[in-house]
This record gives sequence, C-alpha cells and structure tokens, in this order.
Amino acid sequence: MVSMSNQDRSVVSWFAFAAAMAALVVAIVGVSDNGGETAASSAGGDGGGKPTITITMADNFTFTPNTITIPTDGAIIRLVNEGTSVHNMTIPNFGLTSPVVAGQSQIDWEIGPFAAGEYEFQCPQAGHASAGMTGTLIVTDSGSGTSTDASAPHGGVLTSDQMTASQMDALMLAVAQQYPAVTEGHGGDVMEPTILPDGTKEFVIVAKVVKWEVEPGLIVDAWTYNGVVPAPEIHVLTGDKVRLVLQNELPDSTSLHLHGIQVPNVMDGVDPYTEAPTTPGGEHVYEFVAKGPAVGIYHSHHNAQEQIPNGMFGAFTIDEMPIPQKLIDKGYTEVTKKVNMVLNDAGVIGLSLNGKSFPATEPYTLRVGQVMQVNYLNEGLLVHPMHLHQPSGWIIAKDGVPLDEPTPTDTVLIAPGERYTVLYMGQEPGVWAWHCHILNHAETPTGMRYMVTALIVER
Ligand SMILES: [Cu+2]
Repeated sequence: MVSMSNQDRSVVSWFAFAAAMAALVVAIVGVSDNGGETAASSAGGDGGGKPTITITMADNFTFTPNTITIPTDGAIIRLVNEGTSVHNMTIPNFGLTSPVVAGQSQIDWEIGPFAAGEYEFQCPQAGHASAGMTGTLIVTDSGSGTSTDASAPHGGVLTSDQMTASQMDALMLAVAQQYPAVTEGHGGDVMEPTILPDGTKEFVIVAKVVKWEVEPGLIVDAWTYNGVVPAPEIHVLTGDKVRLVLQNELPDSTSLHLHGIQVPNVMDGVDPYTEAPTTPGGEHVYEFVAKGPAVGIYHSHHNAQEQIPNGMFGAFTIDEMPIPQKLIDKGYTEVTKKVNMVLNDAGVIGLSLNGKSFPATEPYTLRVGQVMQVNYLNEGLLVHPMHLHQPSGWIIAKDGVPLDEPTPTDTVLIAPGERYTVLYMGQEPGVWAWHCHILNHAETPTGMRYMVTALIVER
C-alpha cells in the first residue's frame, strides 16, 4: 500500500528533477548571491582542472591507497575496481556516495569543494566497511579562503560562513542530484497474514536490532519489527479476528501497544499494568476483533522514548477512510494511491520520513486528476508541519476518525502520536517539493536533508 512500484520509479525524470530540486533550494534558502557563477558551472562537468586521484578497490576489502589528500576545491576520484564484487565509495560526513562500480571496471567521480579537514570514507556495500574497507580523505586548504574547521558541528557539515556562495550552491546541487538515492532496505510494505483454520488473521512480529541505512552511507543499529523501518503495515477489515504474535529478539524487554486501535484493556500492551514485559527471547500474543475504520500505529510501550524513535513503529489500518461527499462533488471520486508517511526525529533514526532521510527518501508519483490519500503518523518527539507545495490538500480524518467537514490544507501540523489523513489531487504537472516546514528539519547549509521528499505530478 505504501511502496513505490518500479513503474513509479521509472517515471522519475531525473534531469527535470535535479533542476526542480535546485530551484527549490533557491526558493527555500533564499540563496540569491552566487557571485555571477551558476551552480552548474561551479559543480563542473569536466572537473574544471581538478586533480585526478586513482583509488584501487579489491575483493579483499581494501582501498589502495587508503589515505588520499585533495585540495578544498575538490578532485576527481578515479575508482578502479580490480575485483569481481561490486564496490564503491561513500563519504558519510558529506552524505556523498559514488556510483556503483561493477567488477573489472572503473568510473570517475567528481567531489568537493569541501572544508579542510580529515574525513573517513568507506565502501557502502553491505559488510564491506566492517571488513576493513575504509580510508581517510584529507582535505587541505588551497588558499581559496575557505576556513579550516574539521570539527564543525554535525561531523563536518559546513556552516554557511565557511563557504562562498558558489561553494554552497555546488554542495546543494550535489545532494539534490543524488535524490532519490538508493539505500539498503525499504520499510512499511504491507504484511500478508497467515489465515488460521478458524479464519483468524495471524501476523508474526519479530522485534530485533538490525543495520539500517538512513541515508547513503549512514548505517545505524535500528530497533525494528521484522527488520524494517517503518515496520510492515498491517491492514485488516472490521470483524476480522486478529492475532499478533510478538517475538522478542531484542537485548531488552518490550511490549506492543496498538495506538488508536480499539482493543480489550488486557490487549493494550502497557506493561507492567496490562501484561508483564516480554523479556528477551520471550513471546506475547495479542488477540482482538478489528473495529474500523481506523488509522493506527503499533509500537513499543516499554522504554518507548528510546525504542520507538529507534525504529519500533508501524502503521495499523482497518478498512478505508470514506471520501466526504463534498470532495466527491469536487472530483475526488476515487483514491488511486495510498501512502503512509511516518514521521520521526529522534533516536538512532533521527529526522526522517518512513525511516529515511533526504536524499534517500522515496518520491511519489501521481497523474493530473488522480487522488492520493496520505496518512501522516508522527512517531517522533516533536511536532512537524508537513507541507506539500502543490496546494490541493483536504484533511478527511483525524486520528482515524472521519471528519464530517473536510478541512483544506497545504500545511498540516502533526503532533507526536497524531494521525492525519489527507487527500491530494494531482493538478499541475511537475516535481513538487514535500517537506516538514520546520526549516532545520529539511535544510542544512550544504543542502536539503532529513524530512524532505517530492510528489511528481505527470500529465
Ligand atoms: Cu519537522
């Protein structure tokens, strides 16, 4: 119900996208003085005289050399893969990841400008960095006036006074061009139940810690249900007998609460009141009859201020939200696409949409006249005003309760625990930015990050 199909991905027009995203940067940040130099020219298609540095990658998990020095203006990294496995290179401090390099091939990858300092690089392929495939990038001041603060806040992210306007533009463009960046793992897909002999829909939910790639090269120990963030969506119908089997493979105890779902008190998942905590290695069964419609969440209720932001949350929906007559009259007759967007801002996952941070967030597509239903679910510790640039939104339900009168919205404020259901109709074709409007949840001096994605409307 949530995932983007291959067809969706294929319609992402990359160049239009990069251009629109670059325009968005200007719109949001208000960078107007670029010294007469365009972002594209300072990013350079031909390297602009930057040095070329060759790094050889091999299947024994080595970069040779594993320490390189480049000027602050940047360099072209020639990545030569002498192995047969796929390798590439990521610089987590800058959120930069090279294209993938197939075995027995090479690519040229232009990077920079950067602030002077020392930064780690690694191979982002699963398991390669932990096997030792890491190195050190030393950036030395070339006298271009860039200040030299390797210990800048947030692990080397530059502040605006450390860059010229054109350097800032180039960094922003580089991030925008990565979108939608490919990362390992996709959460929130619908989970199929096992149907028991009496018709009960059984879902097995395994709580466990896994490696999760939040943005390119940023891999954290996420606390998950079934190994993904968000957890798989559970969707049932009114009258269904539901059985959830929670298996705890975490190092800590846990319990599972059905937030916004009507269940008997003993199934409410609030240890130590309604049940004992489910200890590591233990199992707990929750059973109830579904009563909808509902837009809810299943999440931890044990040390929840850590377990939930670390990844233990997933949508739980019952039936479908009715479309109000007033909107049917306006042409919102049929929902073409449904999206659950789970907001987070804390724990190991941090500021994110559906467990990913821009540029690794998922783009969504819609044709003109089609209607998309979005359930916003806030599982973080902060409020988030979610803003879709194309102003066609109508709130049709609050916390899973259909509204008698839909409310127009282009920015909807979602507090922790709240769910809002919004219908959007594709109107003007284009790439429409979609982001949290607390601006430091969406932007950094070196480009968009965190709670940003896009809706691509096609004719
Ligand atoms: Cu926010």
